[in-house]
Amino acid sequence: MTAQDSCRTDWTRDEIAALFDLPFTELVFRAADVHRAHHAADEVQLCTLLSIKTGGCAEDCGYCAQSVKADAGIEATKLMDPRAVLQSAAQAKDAGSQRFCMGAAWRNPKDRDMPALVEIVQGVSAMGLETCMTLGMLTPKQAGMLADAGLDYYNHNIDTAPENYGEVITTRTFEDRLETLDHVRNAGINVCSGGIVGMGETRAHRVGFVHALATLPRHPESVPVNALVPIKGTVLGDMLADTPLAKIDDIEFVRTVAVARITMPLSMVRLSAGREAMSDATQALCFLAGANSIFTGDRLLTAANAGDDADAALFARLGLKPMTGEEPLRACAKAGAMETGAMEPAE
Ligand code: SAM
Ligand code: DTB
Ligand code: SF4
Repeated sequence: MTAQDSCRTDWTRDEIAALFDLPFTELVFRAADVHRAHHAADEVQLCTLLSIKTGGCAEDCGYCAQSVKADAGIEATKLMDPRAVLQSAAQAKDAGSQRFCMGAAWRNPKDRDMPALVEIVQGVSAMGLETCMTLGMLTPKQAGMLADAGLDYYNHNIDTAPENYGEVITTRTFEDRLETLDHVRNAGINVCSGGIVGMGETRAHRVGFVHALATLPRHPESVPVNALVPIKGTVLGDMLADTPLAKIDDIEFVRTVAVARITMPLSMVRLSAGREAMSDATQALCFLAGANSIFTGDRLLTAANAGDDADAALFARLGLKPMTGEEPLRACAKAGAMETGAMEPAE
C-alpha cells in the first residue's frame, strides 16, 4: 500500500464545510501541521508555463481570454514548432525552474497534432525537467501516446463544484472532465486537477469543488488553485469589473488553499494564477497553509504574472527556497513500485 492509498477519499461535504468554518488561525494551524508532516515547509517548487498554441478555442469557458467567445484581443496561433518549445524549456531550466507546463487552447488535440506533442514531451523530459501538458479532452489512445512519450503530468481542471459548472462553461460537462481525468489516470500519467476561486461562486461551491477533488478514487498528485484573473472581454472578467465587490476575499482564498492541503495531504498544492494581484502577506499565508508550488516568469498563458524579480524578492523576504528534491506523491509511487518489484531501487 502506498502512502497515497492511506489518504482519505471519503470526505463528506459537511466535513469539508466544517473545515472552511474553523476560526482562521485554527484552520491555518491545522493545514500547516499537515503540510509539515509530508513536505519541506521552506521549499516551493518553481514552474514555468508556456502557451504552445494560443487563442481561437472553441470552448466557452467564461474566465478564459482564449475562447472564440471572448473579445480579449488575443491573436490565435498554430501549435509552436517543437524546436521553439525546447528553446523556451532550456531558458526555463536555466532560470531555475524544475517543472515545465505547456498549455494549448484546444477543446481537444487532433490526431495530426500528436507527433509534434510527442516530440515536445520527449525533448523537454530529456532536459531533466518535469513535464506537464494541458491540451483539453483526450482519448484513451492520445493519453497512452503522451504516457509513452514520458509525460509526467496532465493538467485538466474541474474548475468549480459540479453544480456550478454550467454557470461557467456550457460547451462541455463536468462529466466530460472526469472522463478525461480517467483516461489520464488509466494511462499512468500523474493527474493535475484543480480550479479557480473568485468566479462569483458561493462558499458552498468552494466546498463542493474541494470535495469533488478529495473524493476522486485517487487524489490528484497536483492541485492548482487559481484566483480568477479578471480579463477584460471575458464573461467573468467583465462581470467582475461591474461588481468589484465580487472579487474573492484574500482570507477566503487562503482558507480554500488550507482546506485543499488538509484533505489532500500528499498532493502538490499549486498557488497558480492570480499572484500578481496578491500581496506578499497573502502569498505568505498561502505557503503557510500548504501551497508549495508557483509559476515563475512574467507571463502565465496570456495574463501577466508576478515575474522573476518579484519572486526572488518574495523568497528572500520569506526565507523560502526553490524545491530541488522529488515531490512526495511521485517519490511515493516509485517506492510502491519498488515494493511490488516493478522497479529496482536506485543505485
Ligand atoms: N484548453 C485546456 C483546458 O481548458 O483544459 C488548457 C488550458 S486552460 C487555460 C487551463 C486552466 O487555466 C483552466 O482550466 C483554468 O482553470 C485556468 N485559467 C484559465 N483562465 C484563467 C483566468 N483568467 N484566471 C484564472 N485561471 C484561469
Ligand atoms: C492552471 O490551473 N493554471 C494555469 C495552468 N493550469 C495551465 C493557467 C493559468 C492561466 C491564467 C490566465 C491566462 O494566462 O490566460
Ligand atoms: Fe479553451 Fe481551455 Fe480556455 Fe476553455 S480554458 S476556452 S478549453 S483554452
